[in-house]
Amino acid sequence: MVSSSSSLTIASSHSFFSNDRSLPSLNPIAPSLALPAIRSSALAVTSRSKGRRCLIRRMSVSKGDGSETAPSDMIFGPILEDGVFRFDCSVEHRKAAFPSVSFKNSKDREVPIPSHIVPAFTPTYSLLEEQQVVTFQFSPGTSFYGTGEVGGQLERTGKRVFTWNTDAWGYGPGTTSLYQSHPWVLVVLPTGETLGVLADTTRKCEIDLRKEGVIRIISPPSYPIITFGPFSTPTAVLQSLSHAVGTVFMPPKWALGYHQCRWSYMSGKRVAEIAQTFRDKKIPSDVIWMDIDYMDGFRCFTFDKERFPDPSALAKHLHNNGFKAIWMLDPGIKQEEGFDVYDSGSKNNVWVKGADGEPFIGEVWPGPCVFPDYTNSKARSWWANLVKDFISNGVDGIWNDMNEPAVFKVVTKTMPENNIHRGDDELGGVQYHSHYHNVYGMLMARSTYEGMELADKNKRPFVLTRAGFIGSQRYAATWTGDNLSTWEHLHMSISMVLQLGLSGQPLSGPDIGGFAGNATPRLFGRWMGVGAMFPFCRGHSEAGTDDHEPWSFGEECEEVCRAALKRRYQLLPHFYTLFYIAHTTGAPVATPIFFADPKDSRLRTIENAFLLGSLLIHASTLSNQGSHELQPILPRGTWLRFDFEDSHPDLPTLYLQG
Ligand code: MIG
Repeated sequence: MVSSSSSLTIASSHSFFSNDRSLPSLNPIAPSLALPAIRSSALAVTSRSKGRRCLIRRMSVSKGDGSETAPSDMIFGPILEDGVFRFDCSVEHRKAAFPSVSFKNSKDREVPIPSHIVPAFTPTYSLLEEQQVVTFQFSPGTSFYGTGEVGGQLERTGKRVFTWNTDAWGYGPGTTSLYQSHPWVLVVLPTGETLGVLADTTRKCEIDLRKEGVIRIISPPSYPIITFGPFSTPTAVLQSLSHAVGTVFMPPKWALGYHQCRWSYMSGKRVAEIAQTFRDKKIPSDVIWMDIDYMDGFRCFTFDKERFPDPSALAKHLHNNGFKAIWMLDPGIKQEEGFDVYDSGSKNNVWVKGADGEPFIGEVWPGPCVFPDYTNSKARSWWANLVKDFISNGVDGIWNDMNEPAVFKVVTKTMPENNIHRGDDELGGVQYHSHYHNVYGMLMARSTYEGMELADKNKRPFVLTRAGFIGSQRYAATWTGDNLSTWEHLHMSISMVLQLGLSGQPLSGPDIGGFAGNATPRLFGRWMGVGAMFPFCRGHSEAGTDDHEPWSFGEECEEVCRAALKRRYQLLPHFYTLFYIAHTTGAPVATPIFFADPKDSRLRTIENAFLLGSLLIHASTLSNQGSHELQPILPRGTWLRFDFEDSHPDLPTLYLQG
């Protein structure tokens, strides 16, 4: 039988730096497993944890789809803490599962703990066309959330997603794969008790919620299912999840201010002008962003000599005006001899390889590119050191884009699934791209974060990543990619931010105003009104669109934006406190309003309101009505409306819990 440990052996027998071009004989496809004939509810496996004997119990469960071949013995055992269980299809499947990349300490998934609690919900398991199918059944009145970065409705019943990080320009409510992957469902039972279900696989995974009360998870074997709870509140489940996958990094306070971005501010001069306009117009802002055009011919770690002749002087100028500056770094490195980053990466043998064992070449912005293999610790530290040097230009934060990884001119929009990664043993060893695709972006963000730490261990790093995986909140914030300047996208942006929060990532926001297309003054003002209340607050717009700064839409809209951002800055201590709580406990920052009363079924599908702790934000996403014209549905209890003497039809209405 082939187990994950055999691929680990392969990985370690091939020195990362060797220039050996021969292919490792990897077997990345999980082995087909002969199932044991044992069918007993007796204790099947014992193992040792900290000197105590712990039990993994075998249980009998009913057959998934009733098919003849469906194996029906699942094993389960408590891990991590009381109320958390790991389920595997069999002892052999447990052994064959690849290491966890989502867990902060992957050993936590492997080590049983002593606990007398038994699971309240157990899945059934079957094999369907060589896929491992896991099914949970809940009673009617159960509500589903989570599934990470997804468009469409907040309550997920009726939806289906496929975890496969995808460059999804102009996505819509029905798009089934966006930039990030969170194989995770938050299940709110009719009683308000809440359970979390994690399918701990990096591979492409279908999460099918089309049938009421049913979760069907389909992915190649072997992967464990981890359940968290049921606990009495959804917050308790997210806290428990964070004990497994980590909490959000503590953002520097300035990162909670307003960020101004566009593709692209084309020169240092233009950047300084934008910064000055914020100050002249007294619109609060802390950060200006440099999109790809600051680079010399899209070469990462370089600056265009004419348009950005002195990045350190620009940084100093911005710092003197109270601004921070964030610069983009993509994974695609221009394949060009003489370009020092390319040369050093080739010398250090860090590139992802094609099936032929040669560095894979794919086209992105700079033309033909190679891609660092962030699954390997030596490649990550090579990258982190480049980041460290880059920071010395006065760089305050880094924006990782295109790290799905996106590749131009191919129908799949990414690299071939049979490319080869020389992953660390603890991540899963040498594997095809299909195994690591969904974690490539997270590992790039991790390496970038580590580079910022190397540069100055006393400064909190700030990284924004487009691609991610459950757990990437440990290293980076996220934004919801290339949305559209439409009312539908304004509406969807609320649920997307909330959904990411319910999937472990509390620090997210959309491109305020919409990325593609031109906003109208009304749409822009409304979006700034609600966007100013999102955990991550950044305006951005695509190349070729009209200006999208807060003052670009006439005087009234400018006034709305100023008022919206002043609200944010008045509430900044509150945001900062919520992030401290998120960082230390794993509680989300922005939540759906049912968090105030998980039993109240009226609240479970509300998409135009959310909570920031005890603050309730009620917005209108309808073009013809302001929030003051809508009758809000409020949780039971005392909720008092207030404002900062700034009410305007385009600003959301605010309530404080008694
Ligand atoms: O192919 O860097 O989502 O925010 O402005 C487009 C240019 C590449 C995609 C990002 C967007 C960014 C743009 N990038």
